[in-house]
Amino acid sequence: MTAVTEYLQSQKDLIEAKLATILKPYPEPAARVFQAMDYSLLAGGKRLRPILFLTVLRAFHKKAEDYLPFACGLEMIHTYSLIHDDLPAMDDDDLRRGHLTNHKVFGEDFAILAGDGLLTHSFFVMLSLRKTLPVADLALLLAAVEKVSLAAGLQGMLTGQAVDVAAEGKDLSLAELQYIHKYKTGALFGASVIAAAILADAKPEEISLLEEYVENFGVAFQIIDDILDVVGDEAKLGKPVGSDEKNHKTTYPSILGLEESRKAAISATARATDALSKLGGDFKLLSDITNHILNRDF
Ligand code: GRG
Repeated sequence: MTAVTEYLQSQKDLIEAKLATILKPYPEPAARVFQAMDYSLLAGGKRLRPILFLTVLRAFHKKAEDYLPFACGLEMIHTYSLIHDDLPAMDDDDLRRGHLTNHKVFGEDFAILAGDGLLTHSFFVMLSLRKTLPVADLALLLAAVEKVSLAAGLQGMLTGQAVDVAAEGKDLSLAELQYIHKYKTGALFGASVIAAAILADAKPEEISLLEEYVENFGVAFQIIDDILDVVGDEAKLGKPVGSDEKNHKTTYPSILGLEESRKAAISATARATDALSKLGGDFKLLSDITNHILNRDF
């Protein structure tokens, strides 16, 4: 293992240990919806959003472990979006994170409820930091939660998904595709990075460099996700490949071809790490994990 993969594994372990405690014990008579929530929440996944969040806090010399509930809240929102995206009314997928999708195990009714539960409870979990943070930091906590709320909802993932659903079956231009990705995928990555910077009371110029970083991170991540849907290994990805073509989805490879898509991912990655280099040596770890994540084949 390299230092980067060791770091990523240690953060995944840290996050998963906390995630495993959030919903337990399951209260009767509603235990089934708790089981459905935990089924997807504890099914693995790369945990990228909470890892980015914790890594930015460390770059600002904060004790990241103190903010673990906030990190878990981000993963709960991400997991809700995957459960709902897999539903028959949306992408109608059978496999996610190497397991049957939530509705295949618990039924559509409980999959909808599990998503609703994860989204709602994520805000309770993030706000639980009010009990442990210094009183002087509570305004930062509110600003960070406000950022996440917009990114998950009306200025982010929800609106991106709405535009994506409405575009089904249509050929999109590159600009339309970029709009969908910016909101559907990019916004929650953005909030994960910027919420950490807000909690660390970062300066406006640091926040704008991090915005530049994470916007390009999101673009590169999405291009790679599209490329892997064409050439990836199902066993490593934990989901079927070829689903974009099957669903007639416009993707980077369908517009640009594989080679140009690869080039676009490489230049977005370079723009992301350039922005980090302007923030100085404390962001070297974030830069290293960015290069690692964006060179993924999993
Ligand atoms: C239901 C409002 C609502 C939104 C759903 C994020 C999303 C919007 C749908 C997911 C569909 C999808 C495959 C998007 C492409 C990029 C993406 C978010 C991939 C999944 O994220 P990873 O790779 O997944 O971080 P893991 O499983 O590792 O957490």
